[in-house]
Amino acid sequence: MAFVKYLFILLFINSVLQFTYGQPQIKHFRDDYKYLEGTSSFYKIHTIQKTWEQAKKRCALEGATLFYPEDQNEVDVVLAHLKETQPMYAWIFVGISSKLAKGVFTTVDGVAIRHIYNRWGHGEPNDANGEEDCVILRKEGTYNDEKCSNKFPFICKKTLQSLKWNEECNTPYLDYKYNVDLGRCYKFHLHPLTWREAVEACDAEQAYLAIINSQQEASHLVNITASAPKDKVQGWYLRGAVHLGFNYDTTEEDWRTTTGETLEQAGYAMWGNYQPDGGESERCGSMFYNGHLNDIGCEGHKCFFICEKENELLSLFDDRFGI
Ligand SMILES: [Ca+2]
Ligand SMILES: [Ca+2]
Ligand SMILES: [Ca+2]
Repeated sequence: MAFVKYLFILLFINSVLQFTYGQPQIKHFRDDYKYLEGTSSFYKIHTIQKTWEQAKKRCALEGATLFYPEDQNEVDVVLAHLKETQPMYAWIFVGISSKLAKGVFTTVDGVAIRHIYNRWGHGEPNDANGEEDCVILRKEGTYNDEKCSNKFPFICKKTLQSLKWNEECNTPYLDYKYNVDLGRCYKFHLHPLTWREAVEACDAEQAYLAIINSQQEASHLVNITASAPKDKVQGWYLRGAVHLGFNYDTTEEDWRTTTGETLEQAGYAMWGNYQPDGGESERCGSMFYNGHLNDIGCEGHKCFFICEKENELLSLFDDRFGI
């Protein structure tokens, strides 16, 4: 009987997944991106103003690109959307700069500006004080070169054509892998970052820096770490540990997960030998490759890291059926 119930649930989940997400033409990237029919692309207006480099990086972390208009149609469509949703914004950074060669404006993916929408404001680009290498788009549809270190709102863009869907993990990020025993998904990031940067990178993928909630989950993270092609990664970073989602809470004077639980409450508190040993210089959390916990510097140590996410759709069914 249990088997029949299990089979039924599987079939049901499968059919819903197929219905909801299985069709490649489904026009959904993330809840915070808006699909615009006029350009067959998804856009997210970022209201937290950033420098041009920060904006470019944020879009890349989200699996998108810093928006620039490809043609008159896209300028019209996107500016209409901007005016409708954020009417107070007069300027946005776009993915065009002359950072590589002064005066030669190219897009973030290397296209010369003459091949895309190319309408400068009166007297622009003027490279004021020799400091203006990044481009903003004004509300009326003209460009101006600006200082890259100034902060502006910006838009990230994802084309429908470039979108593939990771059905198991209900996410557009294809390298998340579902673990059926734990009922969740993980991604081992092979680009070493500091702990704080790792928190942002997971957040940008709508996930979180992994939190160990059981011995079983610890074993799984050890396995993921063991099988990741780490040896191919060159450069300066700390080998032997991966960042995890806990740090030292100076108010509570205790180690807490990023969701606010003690390690014991979370379900796993197996520290490595003599750890934590770093005092104030190591206030963030990591795991040795063998699964034991280690304190680590929050800014000073670049390491691999693991992001974790639930498949909300599947966990909804788990609740309903009590499995
Ligand atoms: Ca200018
Ligand atoms: Ca977990
Ligand atoms: Ca340590």
